[in-house]
Amino acid sequence: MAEKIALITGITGQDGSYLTELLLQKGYAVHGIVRRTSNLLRSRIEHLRRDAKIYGKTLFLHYGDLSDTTTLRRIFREVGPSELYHLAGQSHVGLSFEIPESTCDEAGMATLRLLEIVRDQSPSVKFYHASTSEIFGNASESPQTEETAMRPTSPYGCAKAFATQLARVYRQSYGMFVCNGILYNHESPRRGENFVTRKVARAAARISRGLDVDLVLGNLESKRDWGRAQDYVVAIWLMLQHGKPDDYVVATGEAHSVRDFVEAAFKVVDLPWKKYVKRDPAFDRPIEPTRLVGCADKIRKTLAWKPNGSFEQLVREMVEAEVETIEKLKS
Ligand code: NAP
Ligand code: G4F
Repeated sequence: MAEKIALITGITGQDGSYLTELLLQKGYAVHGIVRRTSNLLRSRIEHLRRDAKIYGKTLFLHYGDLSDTTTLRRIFREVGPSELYHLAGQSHVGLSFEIPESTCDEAGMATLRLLEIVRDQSPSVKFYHASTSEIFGNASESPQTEETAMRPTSPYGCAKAFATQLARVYRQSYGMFVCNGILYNHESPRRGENFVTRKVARAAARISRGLDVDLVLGNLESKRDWGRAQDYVVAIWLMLQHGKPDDYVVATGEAHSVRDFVEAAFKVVDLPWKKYVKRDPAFDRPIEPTRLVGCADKIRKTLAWKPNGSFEQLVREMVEAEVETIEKLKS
């Protein structure tokens, strides 16, 4: 069998790092695009970069930015991937209200750039686009399926809706193998620190060890369908292994509030959450999506994928990882 070569944009992100581990285990050569930053450390994939058996042998990094079409085109030509996983971009919904233009360029236009590169250079490449439940926004029905209307409520959601529809257009117009993974929130100890689950898990652990005194949050009543990132990257991979390109909702089908997450997190460290959690409307968004819960029947039936573990297990895993980090730093 010919060697499988994956090219990943966003390899240093939460999903990119887990997907890289999965693909390396499966025998792929993995190429990742990284931005030039002032710091050479890339925390989520540093363990792979420092592994001499892996780095430079089956894992390769290339400097590039989503805004730099010439470089993207050159990397694509040099790597010659069989599968392209497009995960990169500004992914914080709240921040997209503050920096809408760069968010829309990264989440929207960059997808168009990559689709065009693939169309020009190698139309048979399998292309994964990281879509999101945010495209449903003020959802017209609940739970949502692949057929639910797109009604985004944030600049980020609008850009992802644009890119999702473009991916469909390229699939239908040019017969390209393009899949939209419509993923609901998925979390892990590698989640960025300014997303609510990681922020809560970190604070619960730090307060329990006397390192912080409180936790300041926005809207506690918001609900999300939260799953595990490690499971969701398996769904991403499965989409590109199927005979036919398609779109899939990836979700647990259960909604929990931010308050539920907070309660469960403080329970892990045996603390009364109400004593520590403060509310600050500065963290509120101008508008929130509503009724976001996914129906993952299609991926369950077609690709035999299902989420693992309960909501409580996810919360426990995240809080315990934070406690472990604190203990390691102490010793
Ligand atoms: P993440 O942790 O925020 O990672 C984003 C990645 O994109 C990082 O590697 C980042 O690089 C890179 N990036 C950002 N701007 C870039 C640019 N201009 N040029 C090159 N690289 C750039 O996101 P994630 O949680 O792994 O999510 C992966 C994708 O899935 C994103 O597109 C996100 O919108 C989408 N998504 C996520 C979820 C979720 O719940 N996690 C749900 C649905 C969809 P740096 O390391 O240099 O910052
Ligand atoms: O953790 P969040 O910032 O995630 P959000 O907005 O749902 O977006 C994430 O999931 C999407 C999938 O639906 C992805 F497409 C997107 O890339 C990203 O990964 O916020 C979750 C909820 C929101 O309702 C927010 O208002 O938590 C509420 N919240 C309350 N206090 C807070 C806070 N969110 C953040 N980030 N920080 C707070 O202090």
